[in-house]
Amino acid sequence: MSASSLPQSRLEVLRAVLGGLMRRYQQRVPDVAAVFQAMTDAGLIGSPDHVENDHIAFRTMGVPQLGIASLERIFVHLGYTRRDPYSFAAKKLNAYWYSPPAPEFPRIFISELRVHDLSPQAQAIITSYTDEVAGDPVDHLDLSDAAAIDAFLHAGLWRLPNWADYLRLQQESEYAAWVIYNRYYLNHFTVSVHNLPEGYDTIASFNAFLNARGFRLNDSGGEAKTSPDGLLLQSSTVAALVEAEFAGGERHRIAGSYVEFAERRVLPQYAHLPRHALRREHRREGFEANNADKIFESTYRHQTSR
Ligand code: OOG
Ligand code: NI
Repeated sequence: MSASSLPQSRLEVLRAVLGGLMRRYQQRVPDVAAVFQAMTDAGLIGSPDHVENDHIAFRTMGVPQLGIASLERIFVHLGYTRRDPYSFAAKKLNAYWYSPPAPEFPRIFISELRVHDLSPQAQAIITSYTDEVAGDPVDHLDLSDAAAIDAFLHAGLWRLPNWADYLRLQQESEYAAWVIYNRYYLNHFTVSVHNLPEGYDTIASFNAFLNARGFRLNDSGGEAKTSPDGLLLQSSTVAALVEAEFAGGERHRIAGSYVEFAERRVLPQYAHLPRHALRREHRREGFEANNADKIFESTYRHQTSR
């Protein structure tokens, strides 16, 4: 469906849902405001609304009533189109990316844990939580109501996990532990760097800018992750630890969310275009499995405890 054939109200709902996600995320992830402040201080942006958001990402539990198939329905209803699949064998994850109904909106990346590939014990822990969700919860959601979608994305889904279950899941899958606690909280948003002023418009130069200001970057596979065609370059901060309340009122510091940065280079067939004529469609689209594989590790202990 093209943007013009979508009733305007869906795009308004989408705008409100994305706004709610970003607001919660910004409150929870100190790096977001810190990145905006650093960019403003350096004169790279006039205000945080000038930041171009390349994409946002969610993580899900791949059980029949949840997972990608459930969560994607919200965004497909709001005008997104499912695009390429990705598979991460070692991490036991599947993912898709979704293109937005209009270029002003971010792409979306949704992944899911292949729960059935985990040990019987880990599966039993996960389903003891996810079984509290009786059917696909999106069936009962009014997708024309932004406030209802916002409440759903930030609601419990299942009971507060206990610390022992979190630790047991973490031994087997860092991703599983992250989702059992964080659920549909935004996993990251992504600052697009290629339209920033010269000297800051590549991942290499932007990483140098971040390092000079004390941001800690995920160094799994190197700080800059580069697609084989050389046209999609990505980096990310290491997720800060957040104080989290577990069952019984126990409190522990666990990985929250992180911030990503992306440079999409101009496709060879548009290399002749002057900078001011460049639009999103002239640049590398989609995602890259090998980049993503390393970016997932932004919430993994070997990065967060470095
Ligand atoms: C998603 C990691 C992959 C990308 O842009 O390739 C990714 C995650 O950590 O859940 O964001
Ligand atoms: Ni990403």
